[in-house]
This record gives sequence, C-alpha cells and structure tokens, in this order.
Amino acid sequence: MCVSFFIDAFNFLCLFCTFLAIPRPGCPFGWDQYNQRCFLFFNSERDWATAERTCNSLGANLASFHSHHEYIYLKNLVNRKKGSYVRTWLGGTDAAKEGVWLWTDRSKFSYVSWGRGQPNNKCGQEHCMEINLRGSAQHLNNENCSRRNYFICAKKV
Ligand SMILES: [Ca+2]
Ligand SMILES: [Ca+2]
Repeated sequence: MCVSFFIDAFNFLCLFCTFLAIPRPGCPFGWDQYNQRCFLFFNSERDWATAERTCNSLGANLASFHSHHEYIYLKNLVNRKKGSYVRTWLGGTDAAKEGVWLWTDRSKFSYVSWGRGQPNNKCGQEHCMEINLRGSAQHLNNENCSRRNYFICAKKV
C-alpha cells in the first residue's frame, strides 16, 4: 500500500513537471545525452591527467566508447562543438602496463579501432588515448599524456 502510494505521488508530481515544463532527471545543462550517458566537450586544452581530474570534479571521467557508433558519436560531438575535428583526449590509458588498455571509468575495454600503425608508443612514452590526430579521418592514436588537448567528459544519466 505504501509503495503504491509513493508511485501514485510520483506520477502526480511528474504530471506537474509536464505541465510546468520542468525538465525531468537527465543530463545537466550543457551536456549531451547519448546511450544513457551524458557527454561534455571541454573547450580548453589540458594534459591528460589534469583533464581526467577536471572531469572528476564534475562527477565524471574522461569519455570511453564501447562500439563503433559511440566512437563516431564522440568524433562528431567534437566537430559539432568546435567546428572541426580537433585533437581530443578520451579516457583510455595503458600507463599501468604497456599495451594493456583500460578506461578511467572502469568500464570494460571491449571495442577499439586504432589508426593504421597505432598504438605505436612512440619513444616509449605514449600512454594516453586521443581522437582526431588526422582530423575527420578515423585515426585513433596513443599520445604522450603531457600534451595539452581538448577533452570530453562523460557520466551516467
Ligand atoms: Ca603506451
Ligand atoms: Ca601514437
């Protein structure tokens, strides 16, 4: 009885939400929703670790992807927000163990499509994942983490 009361009350309040055009729970203002996650393109350049910390301060991590569609979504998000395919950090890293890639959001590293010749770990110092090394071309790259890139944060809805 109590449960049904609360469900009725919730539905009643949501009816008001609809009438008053109050947004229902979703992504914070300025974030874009895709596949039950919220994404924010950060329009300033940071080294990879500072980028991750910046995302953390927003309750998020650097963005991960788990399918080709999600990878393309992230590339297009950069283009939509910036007007071009600028180099952008994501949350992939093999800093803990060379060649073993992990996402900072702890999700499973289930899909990846590196650019030709990547990940090349140039000079033994490339442990962070960036997109758009070659603009609109699909060339996922590992890069030196100290480089300053734009970045995308993501969190669950
Ligand atoms: Ca590496
Ligand atoms: Ca590389």
